[in-house]
Amino acid sequence: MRSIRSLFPIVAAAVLLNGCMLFAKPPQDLDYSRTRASEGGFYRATIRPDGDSIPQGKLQRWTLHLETAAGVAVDSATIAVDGGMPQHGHGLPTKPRVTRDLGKGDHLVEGMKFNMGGWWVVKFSVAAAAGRDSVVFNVKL
Ligand SMILES: [Cu+2]
Repeated sequence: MRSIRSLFPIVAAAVLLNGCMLFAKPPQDLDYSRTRASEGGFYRATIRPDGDSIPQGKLQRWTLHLETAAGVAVDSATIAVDGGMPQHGHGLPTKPRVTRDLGKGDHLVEGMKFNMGGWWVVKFSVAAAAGRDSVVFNVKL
């Protein structure tokens, strides 16, 4: 018969797996809109994933459309990308970044990837003429 001690690694593994795979449901009032106002109200941003869907476990490109609150396209901006799963305490598995200005407020984001199902957040930190601000998108996979 197995001793309790020999079962410990199995129990520990099960606890770890539960922590990442079977966590509590996300908050009910999350806004999953693909167009959102920035936290400070300076900008309005829209995400357009390639193919209009967000697959699990695949690298993909997004277009981030950025305008001021007044609706003027923002082309010259420094944009950083961050994100993760708030309920799992981990970040994105890749380091996505804006690689190109496409004009008319559109910015190419390469290296997006979500390696598991659940609630993700993606945050764009924007520095441009209108000010520094950030915009957060909720993504459900
Ligand atoms: Cu996770």
